[in-house]
Amino acid sequence: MSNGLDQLQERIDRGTATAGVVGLGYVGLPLAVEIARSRFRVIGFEVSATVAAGISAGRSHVEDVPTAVLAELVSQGLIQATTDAARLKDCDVISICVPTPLNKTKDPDLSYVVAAAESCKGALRRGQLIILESTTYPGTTREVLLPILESTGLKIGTDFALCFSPERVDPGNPVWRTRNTPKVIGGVTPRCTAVAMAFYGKVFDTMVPVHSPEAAELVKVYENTFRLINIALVNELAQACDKLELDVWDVIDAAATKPFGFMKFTPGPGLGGHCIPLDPHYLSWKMRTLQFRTRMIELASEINAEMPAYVVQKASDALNDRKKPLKGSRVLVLGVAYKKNIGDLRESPALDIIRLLQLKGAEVRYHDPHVAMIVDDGHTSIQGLPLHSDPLTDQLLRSQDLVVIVTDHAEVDYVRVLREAPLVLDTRGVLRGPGGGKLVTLSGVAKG
Ligand code: SAJ
Repeated sequence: MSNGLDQLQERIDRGTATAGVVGLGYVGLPLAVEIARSRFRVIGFEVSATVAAGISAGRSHVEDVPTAVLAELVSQGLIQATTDAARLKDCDVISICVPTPLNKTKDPDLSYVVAAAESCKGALRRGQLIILESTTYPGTTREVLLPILESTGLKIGTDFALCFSPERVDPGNPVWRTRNTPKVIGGVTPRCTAVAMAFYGKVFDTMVPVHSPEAAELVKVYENTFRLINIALVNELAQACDKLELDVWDVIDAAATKPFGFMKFTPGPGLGGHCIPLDPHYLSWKMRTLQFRTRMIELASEINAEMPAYVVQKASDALNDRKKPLKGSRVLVLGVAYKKNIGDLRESPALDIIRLLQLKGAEVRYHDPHVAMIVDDGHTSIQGLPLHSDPLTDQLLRSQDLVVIVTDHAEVDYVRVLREAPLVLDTRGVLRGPGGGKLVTLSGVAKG
């Protein structure tokens, strides 16, 4: 007598399995599209009726998913979206892609994950595979999700399967997309891993099975901790170069010529996005419960968090050298998104820089081709919200006392900015040549 997972395996092999994706944001929607491209029917689950309706109408709200691509898959009946969690029972494979933020005390907030697990519990039946994709601490899948699902009386590894598979989405990356980025997967039992490999193996080019969900959970947090620490190292290097009166960009570029044993990171105005600044704290939190301090994460987080204040100090010094107090100066922040070529403001250091400049009495404006407006999201204490992106005219540039390049969007002509503005502070190394006495860099070197 075949068990639930045998029947699931058959549906996967025949291509008749239905997939569910819970959470259709920058991770879930690209995943839903790739699963549909493998010709599986996909039901997307959203808490937002507006988002669900938009997707069912073939409209994408995610920069990395072109509406034309989504509309085609919707028209073929391969993707639909709903707010009705009861329809999870129609899904053979359910991928959970909901947010895992930190709460105000920097502790993990698993409320979205638990809510999704409770919805899956309500619909759980034989022959279902549940995959958690949300970044979290090692142990979440086994300690939080498994008990919820087993409370139904169904048996893990025979009736249903449960795995963890980290999302590896780099928003805006033109090369590494959902399908061609190797996919790590770890099941609660070997059978769970096998059936997940069978399904995801039809969606992703390369599968990377690991021995447990804990290993898969830690892989993801380690990847992002690796970035957090190396970004902090290079931010500290920038401050050291300031003291040594060396150009940090020259040093990094020369170091990057080492063909082995080195990976280039670049200093910047701070650490933004909703992954790198937050995910490592999931590991810190877990290790504290095991009486272990992750000192590297704590120190790196401090260094990165200090960068906005360092940038504002550099701005103050640059104006001071021109006998201009920051107070009353007109300062244009050029680029406010958390990284280049996207419009995402989450955790953006630009917001801290604007707030700090305002606190010192500067008149602050901004331009960002990807961010039309900064609104009050309840997290920022920027004054005078909403702020609107000013058109980057020569007149605007000439009227400023200082332009601070915070986010280096590709479509801005930085040579024009340096030509027209009286003084430029470049926190991203986009202006490398002589600055005619008008250019200050992050390592404080004024370019002659
Ligand atoms: N940053 C630096 N210096 C660097 C690299 C980044 O200051 O050398 C800053 C960026 O400006 C940004 C922040 O760090 O404010 C995060 O940048 P990021 O490039 O890590 O971009 P994210 O957070 O959008 O995406 C990352 C993914 N990026 C890359 O691998 C390049 C990846 O780490 C994860 O797949 C993703 O987070 C995630 O979802 O966890």
